[in-house]
Amino acid sequence: MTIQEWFDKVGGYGVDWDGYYGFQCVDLADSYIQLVLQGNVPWVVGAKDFWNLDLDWCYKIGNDPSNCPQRGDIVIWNAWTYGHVAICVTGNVNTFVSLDQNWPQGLAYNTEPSKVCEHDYNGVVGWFRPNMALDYPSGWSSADYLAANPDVAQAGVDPVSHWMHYGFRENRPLHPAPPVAPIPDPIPPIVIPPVEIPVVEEPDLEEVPPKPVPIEPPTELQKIQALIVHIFEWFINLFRKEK
Ligand SMILES: [Ca+2]
Repeated sequence: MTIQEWFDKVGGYGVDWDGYYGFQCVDLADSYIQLVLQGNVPWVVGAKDFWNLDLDWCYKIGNDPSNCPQRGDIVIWNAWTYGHVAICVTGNVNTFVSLDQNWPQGLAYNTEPSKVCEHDYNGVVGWFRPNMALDYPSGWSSADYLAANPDVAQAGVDPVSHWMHYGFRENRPLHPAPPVAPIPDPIPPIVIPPVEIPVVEEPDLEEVPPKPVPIEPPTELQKIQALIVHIFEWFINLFRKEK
């Protein structure tokens, strides 16, 4: 289940996870580890002993004036005889709010149901931060997740648990890919109609009257040449007659 489902399930109710000593703070942490983190529930003498363990799906963050726990962190106190443990709801560097059982210690010992408490950092050694998703992503659908991840569906595992532990870190798709839009028909080729080129008929050359060639008047040189030829012929003729 998600952290919100767990808060809704146990908030305001007494949790006796181990069946001994009533509603202890450790019972609440054990319930959270089992139902939300789905990790192995460790055996501890006191709540402060959590800090010496390695919890499944979690890493440790030491308390420091510059940091604070966040929603879902398991906060550990190593003060007093047995320490204390609670599940963070929200926090800042000055105070934080958590869901607790058996707090404050010594009042209504082991008979008071869980309740939301505000704390300062007195006695807090640090917190375990789950390295997994604790809530459904927006728009969650188990059917969609299985459709988008057929290997998860084939394995038959719970889709919510798979998403929380693996899917979100592997950036798995939450929904199947939308169907691919059909490819539109190719654009038809542009048909250019043939252009009729008008045939220019050549004119009938026989019908065209020849252009008159202009007669150039003889040049002076031509006149002299003609005169010389004429005189030469006159001498030739004269010579023939005397013979
Ligand atoms: Ca108990």
